[in-house]
Amino acid sequence: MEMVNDVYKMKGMPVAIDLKKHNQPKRKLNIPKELVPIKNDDTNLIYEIVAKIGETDILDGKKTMTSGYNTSILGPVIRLRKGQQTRLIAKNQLNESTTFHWHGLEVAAANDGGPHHEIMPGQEEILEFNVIQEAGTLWLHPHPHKKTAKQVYEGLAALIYVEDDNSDQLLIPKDYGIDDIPLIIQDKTFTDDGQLDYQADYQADGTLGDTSLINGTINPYVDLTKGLTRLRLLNGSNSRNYRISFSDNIPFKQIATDGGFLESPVELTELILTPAERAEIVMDTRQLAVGDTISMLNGDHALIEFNQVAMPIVTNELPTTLNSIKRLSDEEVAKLPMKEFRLAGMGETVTINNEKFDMSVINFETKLQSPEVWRIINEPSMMGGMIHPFHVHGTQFQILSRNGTPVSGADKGWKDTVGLLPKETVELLIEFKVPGVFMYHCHNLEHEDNGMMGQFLVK
Ligand SMILES: [Cu+2]
Repeated sequence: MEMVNDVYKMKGMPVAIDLKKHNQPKRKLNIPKELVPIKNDDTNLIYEIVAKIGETDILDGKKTMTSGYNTSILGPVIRLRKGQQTRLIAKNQLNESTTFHWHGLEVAAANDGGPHHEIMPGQEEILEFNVIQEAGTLWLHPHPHKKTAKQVYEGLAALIYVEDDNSDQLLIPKDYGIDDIPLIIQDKTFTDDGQLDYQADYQADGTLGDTSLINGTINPYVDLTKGLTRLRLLNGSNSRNYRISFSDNIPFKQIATDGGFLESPVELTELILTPAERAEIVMDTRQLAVGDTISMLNGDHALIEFNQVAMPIVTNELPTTLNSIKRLSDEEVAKLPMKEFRLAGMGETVTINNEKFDMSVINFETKLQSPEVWRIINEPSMMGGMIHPFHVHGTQFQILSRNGTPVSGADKGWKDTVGLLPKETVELLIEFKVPGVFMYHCHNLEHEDNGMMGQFLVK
């Protein structure tokens, strides 16, 4: 297998690496800390976020060199609030430049942390903005051109929770770490001495690891004490797509997508999460007995185990209404201007509209506060094609259709990243509320670093 992989790698062919059960004991899931503000009063919320290198105890008896925000791997949950004036002091203590990209956050391009905003080692930037968007689960990750994939792989990623009056009043699980649990899903490969070797594992069509980690924990488990548990899923992997389900095909309810709550819960038995996508789901374990265990799976690989350790308390049912989402009628949508984006190629030949990212080229302009339809086409390929997660900075959009069919269920929620299957075409309703130069790109991070990205000016 190794030799076959090496030959494929030399030819630049993507090598499918399956997740394997790692020969390590089970560990209690790491629950990231909640970031403590430097200041939090009526007028200002101030956080300090430091990108740094550290050592993490992932494998028994070994220390892995990793990077993280304010800690050695990943980072604390950063809580923001709609309407709150916010200041973020972002410091780079890595030994290379980085950027602080607030994925999904609707802030002006100057604050967005795209590739134009590299912070040199030892330097910092101060961002000030008002949170204008509704409650949602966003994330922070680096975005320096051609270095994003390596920096994320080595550990830089943290969740951002935006809350608002609606999320305050919803009767849903919200006890952090108890029944509102963050799950950052990633895959990495460890060397014999327990290190990450990005260069060795690099694949032009997306680096894959053979070991799944959640919140940086190997073979993780969580003890459940409640009957309904909200899981905030983030696919924080460089390129792996997950097909999430639970053992015994237990159904669950999705309550939120990338940028906010769905209008009502959507019952599912599986969901696909492409890189950078988030999904908030609620797992119902009220039928379990104390001592029962269920697993969350990717295919048949167990990502995490949940042990019911207390008699599930009788909980209220989930609300049937979670949110209201303003939509345009078909007639209104038909009148909007349309832009087309053709995703093509593989490995180092990936392009959007036959172009590769050029820092000095603005690919197009668009107007502030004027909705458009963006048609994204995952072009047919002789090689069979790939899934491309298409991400747009600076906004949340609605998916209108897939292959011409109006979307339903969880596809109707607010999104900033949409996974396109091979040969698939999606149409998005998109509008920008903040100005500046923003990126659109494939969130397969190796594709992004290989230039499957463009930029546009909102004014
Ligand atoms: Cu891609």
